Amino acid sequence: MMTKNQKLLSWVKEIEALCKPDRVKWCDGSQEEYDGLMAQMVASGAAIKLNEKKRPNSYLFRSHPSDVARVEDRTFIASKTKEEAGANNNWRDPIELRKTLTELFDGSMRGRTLYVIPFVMGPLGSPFSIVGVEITDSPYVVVNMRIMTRMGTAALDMLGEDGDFIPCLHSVGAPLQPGEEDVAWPCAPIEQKYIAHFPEDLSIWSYGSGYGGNALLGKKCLALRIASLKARDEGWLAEHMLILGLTDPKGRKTWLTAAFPSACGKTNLAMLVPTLPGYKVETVGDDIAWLRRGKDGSLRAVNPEAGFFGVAPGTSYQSNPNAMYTIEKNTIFTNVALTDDGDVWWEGIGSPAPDHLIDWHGNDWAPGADHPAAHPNSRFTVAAAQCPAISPEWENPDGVPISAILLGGRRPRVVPLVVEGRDWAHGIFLGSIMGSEITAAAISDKIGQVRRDPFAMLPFTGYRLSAYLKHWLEMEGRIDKDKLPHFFHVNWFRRGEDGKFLWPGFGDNVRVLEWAAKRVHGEIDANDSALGYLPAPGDINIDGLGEVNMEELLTLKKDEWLAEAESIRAYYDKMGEVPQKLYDLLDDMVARLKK
Ligand code: OXD
Ligand code: MN
Repeated sequence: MMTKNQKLLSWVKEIEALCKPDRVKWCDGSQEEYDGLMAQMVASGAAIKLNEKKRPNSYLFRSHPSDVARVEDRTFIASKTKEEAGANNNWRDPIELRKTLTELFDGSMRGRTLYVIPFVMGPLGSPFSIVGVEITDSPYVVVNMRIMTRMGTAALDMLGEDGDFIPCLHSVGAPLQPGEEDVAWPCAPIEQKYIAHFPEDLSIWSYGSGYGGNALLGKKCLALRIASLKARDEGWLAEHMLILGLTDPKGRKTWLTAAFPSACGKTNLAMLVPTLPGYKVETVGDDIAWLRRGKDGSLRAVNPEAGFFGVAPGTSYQSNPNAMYTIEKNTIFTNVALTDDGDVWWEGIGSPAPDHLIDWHGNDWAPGADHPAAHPNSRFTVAAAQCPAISPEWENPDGVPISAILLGGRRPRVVPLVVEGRDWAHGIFLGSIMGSEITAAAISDKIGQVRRDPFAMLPFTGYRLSAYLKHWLEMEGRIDKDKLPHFFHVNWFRRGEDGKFLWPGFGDNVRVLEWAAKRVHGEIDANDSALGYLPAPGDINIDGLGEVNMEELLTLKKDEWLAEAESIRAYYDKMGEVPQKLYDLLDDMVARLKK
């Protein structure tokens, strides 16, 4: 046995007795172990080895067509009471849910191997870090966890004999009868999928899905939902944010985080290649930030992950060159298309579709087909250390000191390119009103309506959102006054009357970061408005961009904002128990609009 930790040993015994696997394997996280599992999955048909010359040491997996994304409807927070979970979560009674799941897990690993994956979220040895142990019957999960976390022997070393860990139980929910042949991607039908979180004992039980955040339990389940509960109780923040460092031409560095909902370009911004001369961006993380007071009294951020689990479609040498360099080797691809020469392709990769591909279903595909070749949520899994823009500070055990927090969503109308919060509480107000407009991407009667997503944490907060907003307000008292970060609400997605984007986005977003950094360092004035501080005309550098309608991008329209205020009020009322301070700031905004 690899550990003397009694809690871990007895938990593994208990789960083995429940799940009844054929074998138990403790993962050490070594390259040999990874290579062995890959070889085994290639042999079984679960994985395809890509062309070694084109994409060294890289593999393609295809999921079952019913198992392609996080399942929010099947994600549960089983707190003691429904009130504690809040309307933002699906609640189940913890005793009943544990019973339902115990029945499902009983014998669920028959014919399979039970893998024990000790892992650390956060840099090894950091006081920020949390040890988890995932038990899974999916070798695909093992190889992904090796990239996304610090996994294996190092995690057991950090756990030690008496250390505590978050138990994360996972099964694909597809036991094999004696002699039954396995399929390439085993999983359970949707109504049997459960992504369950138990706040009382901080444990995670996930059943029936092998995909992404449903199955790689260190990510959304531990580092966001469970961590948000710990953070509330311990006085820190677990956030759906990227972390980056911006260096200006004078060599001054500004660290910032940014919260955007899923699929709004966090990975692109985290690895941005600036179009302004002399600027440099370095990446610390692209999805999750843990924030707490550091010894120096500032708000310090750590990326708990060790890899990127990024959306492939739309990623190209134009949109995100650093991501493309990162995934040139040692990468796991899931649900992208396969080229005839054994490489990968997806929509928006920057080259036209070849005449023939194998699509994500494993079928022949040709341009003009009635469906995309790569699934829209197809992914790459790759080590952060491979990113050319990775910051030398990315594993700093004390994190990096944050002086700006960006917030944003997809708002084709109404919301300006950038506006700065007046102070901490006003920044929380801006975070609470974040949202994205529902677009024609899905057939819905809600097109044009705004789905509010405070701090992009709607699907990731392990308790009620109003209490979460209160916790954010209270965090102000933990940070030194002169080190409080500034908040900026940004919107890269504004469209003009012709439907075209008003702002170029991507590498040109550095122009907005430049303005934010100047505000942080007190170098530039701004115009107070009903929503906060707006850039003065001409203060955002648009040299070389040609025609950009800054007037349209930076003007608040009174009627639109009065309507927006009504929608925010309705949202607050529906959420319930929203802190009075946020209602006061909403009233203040309306008063300023009416002035
Ligand atoms: C997400 C992700 O869905 O990061 O937000 O995968
Ligand atoms: Mn995310």
